[in-house]
Amino acid sequence: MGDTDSMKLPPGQRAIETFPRFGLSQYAKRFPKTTGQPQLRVGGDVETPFDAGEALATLPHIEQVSDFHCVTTWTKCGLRWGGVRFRDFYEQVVLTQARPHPGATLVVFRCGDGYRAGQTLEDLLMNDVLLADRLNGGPLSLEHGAPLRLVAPGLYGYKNPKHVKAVEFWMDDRNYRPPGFKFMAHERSRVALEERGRGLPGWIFRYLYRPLIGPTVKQFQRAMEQHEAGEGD
Ligand SMILES: Nc1nc2c(c(=O)[nH]1)N[C@H]1C(S)=C(S)[C@@H](COP(=O)(O)O)O[C@H]1N2
Ligand SMILES: [Mo]
Repeated sequence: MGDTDSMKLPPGQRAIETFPRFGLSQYAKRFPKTTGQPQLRVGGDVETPFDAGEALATLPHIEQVSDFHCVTTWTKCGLRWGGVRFRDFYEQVVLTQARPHPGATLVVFRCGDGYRAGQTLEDLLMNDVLLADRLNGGPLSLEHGAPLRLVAPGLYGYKNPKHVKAVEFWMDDRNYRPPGFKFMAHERSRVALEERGRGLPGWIFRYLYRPLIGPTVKQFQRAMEQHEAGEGD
């Protein structure tokens, strides 16, 4: 990989060949209980909480090719995702059926493995943000977030929650506690602005996080193998 390759990538990112299963180490051994049809509970500061699983199927299904940027500095280029645009979901389903209160712009995703991610509505209404159920021509695999995951290429991987089962719209952050340590959770985490974490300039996190990539990939891979062999706890 020469400079020409890395020059195309956002600041501090390096391309890798594989697309590893990855995350915060406390989630390595956790998996969703069910991975059939996507269930998506819509709630928070809304007039009418409801189950949007069936409504998802009524929205236009699209495909897009995008790069995936983990905050620890690895980037997987050229992933082909299939799913529905989050913006379509918000405008055609959430606004009409759940009716969020004015100012309910903190969007919190809750996941089947206990993971959660909170982000600003503004960042989710971009054209390239999907609720994805397909990857590279096949159904989304368990390792990459079955049955449904968020794909937001402009935000670091930790704002691309897998195994999404609920999405909530809140007026404040009382009901949202980010996973991991406080310094790890930036409010927005925009890749182009290198918003890797809180309280320190983004580039410093490059050096804190890079040594974690190898061990984390191994840990998540081993946990997946054990899960598939039925040895999970
Ligand atoms: N449910 C869930 N979503 C998650 C995570 C997780 O541990 N659990 N890890 C996040 C992080 S840090 C990254 S980099 C990506 C990794 O996605 P992948 O496993 O498909 O490569 O998922 C994100 N979404
Ligand atoms: Mo990540």
